[in-house]
Amino acid sequence: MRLAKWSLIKDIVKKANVVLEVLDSRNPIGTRSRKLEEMTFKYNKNLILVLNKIDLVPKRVALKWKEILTDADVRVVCFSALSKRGVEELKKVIRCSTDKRPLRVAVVGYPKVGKSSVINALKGKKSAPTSPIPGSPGYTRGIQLLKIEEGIYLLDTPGIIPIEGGLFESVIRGKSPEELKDPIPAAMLLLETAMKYNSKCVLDAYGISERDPYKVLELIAIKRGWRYKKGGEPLVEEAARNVIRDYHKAKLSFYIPPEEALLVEK
Ligand SMILES: Nc1nc2c(ncn2[C@@H]2O[C@H](COP(=O)(O)OP(=O)(O)O)[C@@H](O)[C@H]2O)c(=O)[nH]1
Ligand SMILES: [Mg+2]
Repeated sequence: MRLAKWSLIKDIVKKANVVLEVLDSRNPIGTRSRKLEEMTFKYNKNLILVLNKIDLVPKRVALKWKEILTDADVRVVCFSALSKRGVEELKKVIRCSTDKRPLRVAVVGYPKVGKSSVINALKGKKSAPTSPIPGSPGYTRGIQLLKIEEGIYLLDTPGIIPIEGGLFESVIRGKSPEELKDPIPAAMLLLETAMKYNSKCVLDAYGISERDPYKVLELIAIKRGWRYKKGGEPLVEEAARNVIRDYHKAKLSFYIPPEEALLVEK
């Protein structure tokens, strides 16, 4: 995984006029970065929150989040890079966010929220990467620009926000599952959280009705035949890495309800 650094984020924000902060609709508050937002306002850039992955939550939940997150300085667009929902609306909101032209748009967010997917959805099939000539509209040194329509360019490099704060998201997104030395505590926390919000999710994903997170991992390893060569004990680490991947792939299905976030915020 590429190293996330605040200095890079600052660079990207400064080069853009509009910043798209991509959030995972399953946990928008947990994937939101106040520090990024403060930086965006400090440099006088427009902020748009992209509630990505709305295909993974009920419509009511997506709309509630939109209502909660919208305020005077912040526009919110419900989006799914997977089912291509919200593409036209997002383009419209970008277009109307400022009169500045050329308009440069940066895509920023935590790992795995769908930044690359949002970039692909916005650029569509037709537009190829462009390297504008220095001095031409939209030219930015050192960064590839993609023209998404007349006068509007997308910075081709997503800004990966360094993980800080929230324990849950930092264990799930801070490192790729392969890089985690001990993935078991992270996977146990994930399973606990998942079962709290969707009591059926482990049964649906793995056909396992056990509720103790460690035992769930053991049973997954046994089911898949993952065992230590020596001694034959279940290879719980492998199960743990898979559970984390399954959250990113949404095989393990749950979301944080907006009502709960409101209680925490207020
Ligand atoms: N269900 C669903 N999955 C998505 C969506 N957008 C991205 N993903 C998945 O989320 C994972 C991370 O996406 P990616 O674009 O690589 O995220 P990035 O790390 O922020 O660039 C991938 O497995 C994507 O297929 C979406 O709108 N819906
Ligand atoms: Mg990416």
